[in-house]
Amino acid sequence: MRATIQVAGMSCEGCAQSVASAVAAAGGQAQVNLATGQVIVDYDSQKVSLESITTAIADAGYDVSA
Ligand SMILES: [Cu+2]
Repeated sequence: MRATIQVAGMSCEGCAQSVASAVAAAGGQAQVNLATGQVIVDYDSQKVSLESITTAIADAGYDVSA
């Protein structure tokens, strides 16, 4: 599954890395576009829910909107 989510609060490459590792820890893979705040997430919907990925991003300190 691939989903595009909008993440607010990323201001530098370090933030992008934090979001990417939060997604990785939740079992997905993220491509972060720092300029637009768009994060493309690839994940196996049999194993991980999108909700758990967005929760992981929120727990890392960023605001997720659908
Ligand atoms: Cu930053």
